[in-house]
Amino acid sequence: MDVLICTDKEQDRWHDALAGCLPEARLHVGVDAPPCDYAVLWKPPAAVFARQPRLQAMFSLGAGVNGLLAMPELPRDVPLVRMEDCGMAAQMVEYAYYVALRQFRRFRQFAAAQTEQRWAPRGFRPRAKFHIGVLGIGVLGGAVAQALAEFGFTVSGWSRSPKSLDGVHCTHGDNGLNTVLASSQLLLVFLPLTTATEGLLNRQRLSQLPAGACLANVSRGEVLDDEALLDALDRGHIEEAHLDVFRHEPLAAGHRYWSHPRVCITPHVAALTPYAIACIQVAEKIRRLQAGESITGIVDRARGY
Ligand code: NDP
Ligand code: OXD
Repeated sequence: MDVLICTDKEQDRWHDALAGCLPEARLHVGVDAPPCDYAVLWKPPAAVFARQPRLQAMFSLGAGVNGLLAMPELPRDVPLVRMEDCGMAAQMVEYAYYVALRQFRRFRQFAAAQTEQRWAPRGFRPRAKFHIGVLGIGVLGGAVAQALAEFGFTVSGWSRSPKSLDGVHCTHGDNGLNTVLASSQLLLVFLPLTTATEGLLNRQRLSQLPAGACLANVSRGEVLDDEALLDALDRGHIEEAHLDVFRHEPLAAGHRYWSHPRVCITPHVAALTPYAIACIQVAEKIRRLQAGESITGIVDRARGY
C-alpha cells in the first residue's frame, strides 16, 4: 500500500510520525510522488491531484476542510476524511478557559485601571450568572461547551441539527441562534466555514449580542464580518474580541485588528494538530479501510463539513 504525504510545511516530520504508526505502508512525500492509495494532505499544491489517479481516500491533517473543498482539482469521487479531535479539543478547552476567565473575572478592566494607577475593585458574581454561547457544538465546540458548563458557567450551544450535551442548553435553527446571541456575555465560534456559515456573524447578528459582550472566533475568518466587528468594538457594543483566524492569513501588516486596543490576536494556534496523535488516527482509519470496514470523519460534501 502506498501513502502520499503532501503538506505546505514540515512534510518530513509528518513522514517520520506516520512511518512509526503505519510501518506496513510505503510512504511518499511531495507533489511528484508516484500514484498512491491514500493521501495525507494539508494545503497541498493543486498539481498534486493530477498525478494521483488511484486514491481510495484523502485525509485532511486539519479538522476544517474548507480549504481542500475549495480546490477545483480535488477529486470529487474520493472520500475526504477530516481530523477528529486528535488532541485539539483539549487545546480548545484551554483557550476557552483563558478567554472566559479573563472576561468573567474582569482582568481586562483591572489591567486598564492599572495603567491609570486606579484602585477599582468589582463585586462578586457567581459563575452561573455568566452566560456563554458556543456556535458549533461538534467535536471541538461540544467539548468546550461541556467543559465550561462543568466549570459552573451557564452555557448554550447552537448546531445545525438538534443535539443534546450534558449541562448545555442546546439549540438549533434561526430561533436557536437568536436565543443564543441575545443571552451570550461571551460568544465562542467553532463553526466550520461553509456556504451557510460564511458571513453569519454580520452587523445585524453582532448587534443581537448584549452590550459589553466578548467574542472569540477560532473557526475561520470568513464566518465574521470584519468591518461590522470593528464597528461594534469602536462603539463599545462588543468589549473585546479574541481572534485566532482571519479571512487572509497571515493577517496583513497594517490591518486595523493589529493595533485595536480591544482585539487580542493569536496566529491560528488555538489548537494545533499533534503529529503523533494525528498519525495514529490516520493509520487506524487506513487499516480499517484496507479491511473493508467503515470509518468516521468522512466529510459530507453537500453540507461542506
Ligand atoms: P465538527 O464538524 O465536529 O462540528 C461543527 C459544528 O458546527 C457542529 O455542531 C455542526 O452542527 C455545526 N454547524 C455546521 N454548520 C452549521 C450551520 N449552518 N448552522 C449551525 N451549526 C452548524 O467540527 P470541529 O468541531 O471538529 O471543528 C470546527 C471548526 O474549528 C473546523 O471546521 C475549523 O474551521 C476550526 N478549527 C480551528 C482550529 C484553530 O486552531 N483555530 C483548529 C481546528 C479546527 P451539527 O452538529 O448539527 O453537524
Ligand atoms: C484545522 C485548523 O482545521 O488548524 O485543524 O484550523
